[in-house]
Amino acid sequence: MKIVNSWNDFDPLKHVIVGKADNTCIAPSEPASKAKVPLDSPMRGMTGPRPLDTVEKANAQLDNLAKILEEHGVKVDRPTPIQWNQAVITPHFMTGSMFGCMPPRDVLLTIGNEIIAAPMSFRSRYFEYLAYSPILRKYFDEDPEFKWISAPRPELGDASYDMHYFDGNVTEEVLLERTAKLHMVTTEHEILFDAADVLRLGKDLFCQHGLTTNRKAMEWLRRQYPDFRVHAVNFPGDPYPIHIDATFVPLKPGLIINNPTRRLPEEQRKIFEANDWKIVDAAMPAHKTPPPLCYSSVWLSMNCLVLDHKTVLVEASEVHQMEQMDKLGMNVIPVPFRDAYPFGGGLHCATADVYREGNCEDYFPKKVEDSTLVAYKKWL
Ligand code: DAV
Repeated sequence: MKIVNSWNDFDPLKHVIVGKADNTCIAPSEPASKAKVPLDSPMRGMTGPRPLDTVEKANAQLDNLAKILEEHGVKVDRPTPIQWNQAVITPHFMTGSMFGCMPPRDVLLTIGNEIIAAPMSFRSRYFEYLAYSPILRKYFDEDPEFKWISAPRPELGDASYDMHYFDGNVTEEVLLERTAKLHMVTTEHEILFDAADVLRLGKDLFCQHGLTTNRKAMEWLRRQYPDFRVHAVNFPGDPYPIHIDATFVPLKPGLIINNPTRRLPEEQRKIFEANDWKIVDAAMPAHKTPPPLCYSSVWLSMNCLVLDHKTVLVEASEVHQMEQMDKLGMNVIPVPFRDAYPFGGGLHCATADVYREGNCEDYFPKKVEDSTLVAYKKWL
């Protein structure tokens, strides 16, 4: 029986994984995660299990998401949460606790009949893939074509980070300058990526070069998928460039919404323009601030889950984003989800594709001189 098949984020969704909030911890500060906790966030310095009432509220919204998906004919699987409040000790690092398994999108990258466990850069997330092993074992047993892959497990020792990146009173202005120059907290010592930095559009993979994904990861993807084109994209304007799915979000073939505070630079748009793709500014978020104890920005407003070329799940309080989707010709299903945001993201983050109908298409048949194509030797 065919279980795993997904080449993009918009073909008809039939089977998906939805995360769980159980046991989620605010992980101790570490070289990479200082990057993720904004400088003025009350979460700086806080660690340990999240309060139980917030876990229960998040789980209620995650369960409701699963129910809505099932009502729309989508099969839903759930991970098996681990006791995340345990220390991790490896030959290269130690850290006081793990994180959680609410955002499967960060760790699982589905490309066709393959699911890859990503080599994530947070020490607290080193063992997160284990929460998905029970379901992936089942897919392996039942789908003879499913390829279960783990990217090279990273060391995450001090050489993997610029250990001085957050020294002193580093301001957002300084971070903006650094990220614009592509100076990230992660180094090029080893292959590092979060699956949520990889936008899959058939034969083209667009990877955000940011705090959680480096260039060596793109080269790994290029060698792993020699028939694909791997592109390195970046979005100046974000002091914390983490994950492409609140920045550059496709709704259907030919249409992408782009965060207006993080626009894709002109020279990186050529391949989209030459192939008649429209890139439109996303609507403004409905909220001025994220919910309490949330890592992500208000732009989770655009972190939607597309069910097919005409149907999209949007967070229920994001009135402007829902209105824009409607104008763009999409049917919108509102889903309350703000209680889940602090656990690692929005509706797209909280899910990972297992099966979408459709094949590996070439959405960019017209060739252009493309500055985004990964060319290893240029930067080695
Ligand atoms: O805008 O904070 C959140 C992406 C989570 N996967 C942001 C990015």
